[in-house]
Amino acid sequence: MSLISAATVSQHASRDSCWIIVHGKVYDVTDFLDDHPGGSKIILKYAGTDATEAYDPIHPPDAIKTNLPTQKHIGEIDPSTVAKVVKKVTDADRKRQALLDARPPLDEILNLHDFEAVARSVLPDKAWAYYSSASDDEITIRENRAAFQRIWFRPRILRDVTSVDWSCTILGQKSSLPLYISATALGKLGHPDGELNLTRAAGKHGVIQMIPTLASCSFDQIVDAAVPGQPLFLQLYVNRNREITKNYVQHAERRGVKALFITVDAPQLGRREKDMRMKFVGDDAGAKVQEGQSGVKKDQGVARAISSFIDPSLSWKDIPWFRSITNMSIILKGVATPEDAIMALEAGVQGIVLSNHGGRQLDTSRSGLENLVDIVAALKTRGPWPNPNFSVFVDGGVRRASDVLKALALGASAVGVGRGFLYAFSSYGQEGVERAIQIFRDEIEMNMRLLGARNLSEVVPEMVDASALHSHATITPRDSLYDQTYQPLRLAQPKTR
Ligand code: 173
Repeated sequence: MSLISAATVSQHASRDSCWIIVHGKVYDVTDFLDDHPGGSKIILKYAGTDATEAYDPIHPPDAIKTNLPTQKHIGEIDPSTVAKVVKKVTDADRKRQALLDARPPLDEILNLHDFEAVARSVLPDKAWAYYSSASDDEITIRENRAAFQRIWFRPRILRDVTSVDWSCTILGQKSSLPLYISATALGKLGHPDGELNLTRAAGKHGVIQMIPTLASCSFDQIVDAAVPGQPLFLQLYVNRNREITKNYVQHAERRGVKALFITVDAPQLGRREKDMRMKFVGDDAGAKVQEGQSGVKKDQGVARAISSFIDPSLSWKDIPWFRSITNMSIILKGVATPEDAIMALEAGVQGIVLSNHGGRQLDTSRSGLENLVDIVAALKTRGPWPNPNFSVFVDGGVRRASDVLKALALGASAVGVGRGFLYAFSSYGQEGVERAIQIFRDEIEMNMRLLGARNLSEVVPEMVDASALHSHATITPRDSLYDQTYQPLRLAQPKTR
């Protein structure tokens, strides 16, 4: 096959003929412009040039190859024709590097909040906006933290707590902690190795990672990074095209994934306004290419841009179909009421996650923790409790082992931690995740001793006072404990030349 010169590619730099280069391959994306989930604008910005750098954080490596008909794969770029681009170091790059250089040493990171402070300072604005944003007025994301603080411990004394054991199984898989790494999309916005930071740290420390459908790394890259026997779960966004979903799920099962967490709280993505605004600010250059065009989709932020494949017609009727295509455990992620918890039990799935999607979906939804109390009460009326065949997980706002233990005391099988680990690798890569795991371990050990629980079965409802949980004193409770007692890590000022 003959190679294509960069000059030839540059002649196809318009809406009428639009070629781009991704990883050394030339693609004709003219007919795809209006179908691109992220809109045409961003592609046109790179029309006739190399789009790899913009493509990488948002797409798994094989996405363009799989989505574009083969006749649109034009060929390989002739490397000798590509001007050796010495990447221009921008002021933003310099600032970011200076901030990275000024990070505190990892052993000064004492808790999960510290990672958040560092991540906020080192992440590019767009990445921070995407990760940290929640929907509308961001009331639910704050409530997720506040709910934990409305629960009080009732510790027991004088039990020999010389040795404490917090090992457990999650959906039949061994876990060194009663928590799992929950799915968060687009890991490469935070770190060049993206989700692999999580996989490697999880493998090393016996923690279970839930792989996101919208990871920046491909599914196979992630599974390949796991050590033999490392348990992995998969989070699933259901595609409008069920064949795609079926192939994806069955491929995951063949590759050894143990459980399928179907996201059920996102038929449409919430409005994360920080994320949406960021897009307006960022793409000025693209806007020029668009001049005079009508019908251009307004930018909706990173997440909304890539979510149009998600099927809003998903319903209870689909559950038997999922059961028919896989033997993995099936968990519904995003349950928020006893009514739906009972329906899930009756539908024969293996569990539910009480989640509000990290406050990113329906704002002013209650916290998973608050829902846990009502849902456990409802499930107790429908059979044995705890039910070995039906797990109840909680996520949202977990930053401390005390949060984990409160959820376990109230009946959760384990908890999910998303942003906590995301910020850990965004600030320190794999080592950050390992440190976060170690912090959870240290805190759990101490908290179990202080609670008088020698193993997780001794973490019982009587150890917490949840009587204030349902009382929402204000519509938007302030996380005042956090505000007043957390001393932000002091970040050195970057030295810019
Ligand atoms: O919360 C999210 O951002 C999320 O789940 C998502 C969904 C679709 C595309 C990207 C992210």
